[in-house]
Amino acid sequence: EKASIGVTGLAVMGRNLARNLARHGYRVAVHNRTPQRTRDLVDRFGSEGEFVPAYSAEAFVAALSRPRQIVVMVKAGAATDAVIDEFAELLEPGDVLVDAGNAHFADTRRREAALRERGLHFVGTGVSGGEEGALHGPSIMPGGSAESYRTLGPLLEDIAAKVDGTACCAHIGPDGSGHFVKMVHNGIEYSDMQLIAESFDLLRGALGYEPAQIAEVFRTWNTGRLDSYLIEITAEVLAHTDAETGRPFVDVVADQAEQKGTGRWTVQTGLDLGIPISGIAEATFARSLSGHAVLRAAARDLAGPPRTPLSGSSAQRFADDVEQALYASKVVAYAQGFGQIRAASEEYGWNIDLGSVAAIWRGGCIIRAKFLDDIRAAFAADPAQPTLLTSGEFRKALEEAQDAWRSVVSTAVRLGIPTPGLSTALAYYDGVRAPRLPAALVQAQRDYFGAHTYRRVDKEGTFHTEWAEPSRPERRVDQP
Ligand code: NBP
Repeated sequence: EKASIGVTGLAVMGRNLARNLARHGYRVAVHNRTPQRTRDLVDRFGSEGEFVPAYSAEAFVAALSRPRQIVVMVKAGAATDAVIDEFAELLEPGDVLVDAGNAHFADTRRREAALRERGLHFVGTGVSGGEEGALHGPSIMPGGSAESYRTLGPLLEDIAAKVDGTACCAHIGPDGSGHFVKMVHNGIEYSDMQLIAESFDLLRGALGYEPAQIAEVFRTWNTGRLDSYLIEITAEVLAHTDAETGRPFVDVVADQAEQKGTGRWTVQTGLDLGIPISGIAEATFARSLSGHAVLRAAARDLAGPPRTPLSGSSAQRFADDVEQALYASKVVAYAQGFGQIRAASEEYGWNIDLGSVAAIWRGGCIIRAKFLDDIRAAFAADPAQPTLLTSGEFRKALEEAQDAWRSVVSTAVRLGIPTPGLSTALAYYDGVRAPRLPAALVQAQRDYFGAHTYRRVDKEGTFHTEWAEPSRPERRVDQP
């Protein structure tokens, strides 16, 4: 009997996906460049389901029923290209090659186009949830052709996380759309993590709370509208004591955040599309700032304000104010991320359903949260709305939060506690709602030094002022 699907690349992610498939009753062919990993999987987990170990690419392909469906779970980049090249030679028209690694969507577009020429379906698929998610139910974001989803979809939906009985997996759209959405998911994850970290820093810096106390605050928040996986694990981390030193664990971890690149990709793509994803950008830059040891050592003795903790009624209110600032900033970060997905969908003709993206992020993935159901509902009610910020419940929450949000950001500024995420989110909120922006002055400056022209508020046309002439005459330049 042939296997209904195959997984190649059996490091932690691939192995767990293969086990998840087998546990759901699928006969799974398994293959890895280094055969030991394949042997190891079958030895340790063979009893969980039906595995068909294959020790060569040819044997692997021969073990699969048609159309063949192969999930590639190897290191992104050159390794993925090598594996694709190898299998493209062995597969036949109609077969489906799934890249479930963290590929850049532009690579996925290139690979999809090349394989389509050969009659193969290439499905770039985002998978989130880490190794636990891969085993117990990840959030899955498959791109590629609608035709490939007809055979592959039911299987992926089976192994995905479920929320209210609905699978956290849906066809995103053609070619690189799945990997694009996964990339933005990770960008939002950066932003969410940064905002939570800043909230921790504020509670500590402004109130003098210990990490264990802050863990309690977060646990309370986690019972309300901030209910999310990231708040939950943050509370766990903050409550943890280092066994060796007896100190709060968070205090013995080096304060240099690393990154594997998806945040950077999101920011680069945001710049290319011209979409202001400032929350994700600040979160990415905050990680890179933390890593600049030489810079930080040199700047360490720069003057700052005294850090006198808050007292009295403002101290009593502060934790609640931070909750509001965090929530409002989170709404901004998600609004920006969804704006970026919409822009890409228009640019590449992907026709992405934003409500469906929010729905499949409700479970399985790192940013899973109660909040995402509200986003799903907002897009379901009005798919064309220009921004989440103005949609019913979010508008109300932001308007209610804005006083607390401003107060938290001013406290941070006054005490010298860096809050790039919370501050940029508030600046975005004030920027988009401003009736007039100083962009008018920027346009005038551009016209002055570069004759870049401008439009006027009171009449049609494009104009240029002759700044070098004493009388500064204005000319309309868009007509012969
Ligand atoms: P790694 O990213 O560490 O990749 C290891 C796998 O790639 C091994 O199976 C290895 O085979 C294979 N491989 C390499 Br490296 N070069 C190869 C080549 N030239 N030809 C064939 N195979 C090659 O594994 P991972 O952490 O399981 O992640 C897999 C993918 O999933 C990555 O793209 C990752 O970004 C993505 N992802 C990871 C997570 C996570 O939480 N870890 C979450 C979401 C997505 P070998 O055994 O022969 O060396």
